[in-house]
Amino acid sequence: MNTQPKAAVIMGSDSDFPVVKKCITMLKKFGIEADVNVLSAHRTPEAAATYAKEAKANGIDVIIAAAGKAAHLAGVLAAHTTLPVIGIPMKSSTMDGLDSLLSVVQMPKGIPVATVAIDGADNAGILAAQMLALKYEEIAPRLAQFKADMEAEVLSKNEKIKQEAMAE
Ligand code: RP5
Repeated sequence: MNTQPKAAVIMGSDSDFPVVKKCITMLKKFGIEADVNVLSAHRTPEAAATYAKEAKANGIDVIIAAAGKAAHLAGVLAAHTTLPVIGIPMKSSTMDGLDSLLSVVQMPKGIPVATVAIDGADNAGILAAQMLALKYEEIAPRLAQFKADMEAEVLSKNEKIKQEAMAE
């Protein structure tokens, strides 16, 4: 059994990387190693299937897959593994990502993909951390701190906006 938390971060194209790197940053924040690859359901179908089939044996705990347009990557990976798969629909087409969203989220019964928002790379990293916190207890306090920091930031913005509104 692996003792280090490890997530696979797969993107359908290197053109997805500017968005996907936010997910990698988030995983690192929670102490989760990221195995990052460009693999495509359409352009490298065999390599993608092999990666998913071997992921568990290679110490991967969760797979995050980002793809755009006819975005089958997350679903194809999910078809070849029992690991949880999180899909990030990419806003990479002329349809503003709605095509990607539907391709990722509308999985048939039996092969679920936990889908985050269009370009929701940060949330994919946070959701993966929440899953892995069930297995690696050191992640839970990091998540709690993250949420506390976020709350403090919003409350501080609330005070600032109140002051600005009073000064109008
Ligand atoms: C998808 O097609 C990729 O995930 C990417 O979002 C989109 C465009 O890919 P490129 O043509 O930029 O390589 O497979």
